[in-house]
Amino acid sequence: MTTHAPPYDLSQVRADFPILHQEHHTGTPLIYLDNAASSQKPLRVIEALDDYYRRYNANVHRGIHKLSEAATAAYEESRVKVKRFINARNKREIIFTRGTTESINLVAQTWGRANLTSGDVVVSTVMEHHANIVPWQILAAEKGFTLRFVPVLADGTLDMEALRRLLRDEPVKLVTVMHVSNVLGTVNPVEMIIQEAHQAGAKVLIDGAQSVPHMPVDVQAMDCDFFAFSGHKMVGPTGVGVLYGKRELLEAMPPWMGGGDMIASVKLEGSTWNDLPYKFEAGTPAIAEVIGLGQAVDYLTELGMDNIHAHEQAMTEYALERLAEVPGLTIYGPEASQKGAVAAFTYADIHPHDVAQLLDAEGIAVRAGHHCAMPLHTHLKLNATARASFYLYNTPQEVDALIEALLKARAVFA
Ligand code: C6P
Repeated sequence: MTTHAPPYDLSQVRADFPILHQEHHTGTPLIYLDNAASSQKPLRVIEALDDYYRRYNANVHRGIHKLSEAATAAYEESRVKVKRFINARNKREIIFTRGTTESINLVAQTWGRANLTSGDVVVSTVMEHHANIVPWQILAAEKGFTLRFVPVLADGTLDMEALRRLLRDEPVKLVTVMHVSNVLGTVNPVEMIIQEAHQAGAKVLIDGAQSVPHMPVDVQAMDCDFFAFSGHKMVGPTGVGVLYGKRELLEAMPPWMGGGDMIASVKLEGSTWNDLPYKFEAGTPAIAEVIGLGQAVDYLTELGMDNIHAHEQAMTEYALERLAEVPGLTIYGPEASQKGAVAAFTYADIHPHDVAQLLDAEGIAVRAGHHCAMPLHTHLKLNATARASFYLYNTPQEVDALIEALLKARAVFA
């Protein structure tokens, strides 16, 4: 890290995020290392929401008055921005949801409900977030298909041989896997997984909640069938997320929620559905948040996803190096070269919640708990970990402050 020059002006970038300049109760600026839970927002995203409510607040796709036309234009412009950002073929393949969780549930309740039956197998992994386990458990209980989970190896990577055996020996219809682990940081080899799953005749859903904010993603190059992510982890607002799906799959899928905007015609005897993507966007959407997400995409694009990724990789390398100097600290997950900007750890016999509280007292925000990945923690034989996660605005000095605070915490418990 000492030799690494950030690929953009870090102090300029930090100036864009008002929240980073408030003083914590220590009297020092907040050190925010809980980015895997939710990222902070640059001023232009905050202002986009404010601007919508001040100047052109109206419903979309409904009115023919000026405000509604302006709101619809801004809402649909965000769809085009997201389409370009992940390189989808067509803007109709971009469905706005409330977040990754809703995107995955949408696939389960539409594609899954229509295509999965008893005798079928859905493959997920032990490292998944609950959002990519529970929707499949709920559906499996109803439909009678079997869920299998690819184990995690000692180095924090997926057991690819176990996945290959499942694809070879069992009637796998869907592989649903996270791109980057929110605990281990493992960057899974999704291109390889997708290729091998397709060869076995299975569809693939990628949970991109922890990848899209941090690295360039090209859904066409990846060739995934579905890809889910959340706005709030990528400097955008809460309450908005995206489901990308290949057009032919989305066309064939029945709708999930019924209501306004998703219909072509409604008669008391029955209804017909609107075209994509509206078939899956029932009711008034999160208009301001979608518009804010468009600004978030612009912000990330202008900084450059390659630059963001390079900065985070250098940060991760430095953080792992420094954390390794702390006596009694154990880091989980692979080495920096195979890892996103996440460091989950345990610290001697100090409970992770106490670690987080002691760090908070020093003005450092980290998360502690199971991070919605209880099966992974069971596999690690842990109830909880503390987790520091980095983003485009974090600095090596903040890592140094983390190390110092950890050493101080140890003294409290000595
Ligand atoms: N992980 C974390 O602290 P939502 O809540 O729908 O925006 O995202 C859910 C989700 C799905 N998949 C992965 C890999 C995730 O990391 C998350 C959210 C947060 O790790 C909150 S639990």
